[in-house]
Amino acid sequence: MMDCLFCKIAAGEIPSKKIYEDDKVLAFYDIDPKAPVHFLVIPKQHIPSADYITAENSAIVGHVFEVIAKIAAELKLEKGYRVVNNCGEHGGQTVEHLHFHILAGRSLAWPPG
Ligand code: D5M
Repeated sequence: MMDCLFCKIAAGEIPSKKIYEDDKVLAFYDIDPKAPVHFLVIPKQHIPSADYITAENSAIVGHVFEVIAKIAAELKLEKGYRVVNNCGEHGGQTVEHLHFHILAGRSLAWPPG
């Protein structure tokens, strides 16, 4: 999608601090970290939000979680982490390309604000 920031990052047109990449997903550090460790995992395919997950594309979500587990092991996040997906206006979504935040490195409050 031409005007999508994360499609441009996935295509390498906008630089990012990459952690992991394969043919289906990209993981990179968040530009505005909310925890000592804060990275995003995105599908390379343009899916606007969690509202657009269907039987046809939902396999990517399982793959995203496999990649999260792999990165968590590599970054030694033994104390745990939180995976967040913001969906839509009330969910706080600002970039309309499906992405999962991984936050770690401190104890996180619950519930979120
Ligand atoms: O989260 C969108 C997230 O995307 C937010 O935490 C900032 C991050 N962001 C925005 N631009 C960039 C670039 N260029 N690199 C890395 N991270 C970025 P949301 O859930 O939509 O609010």
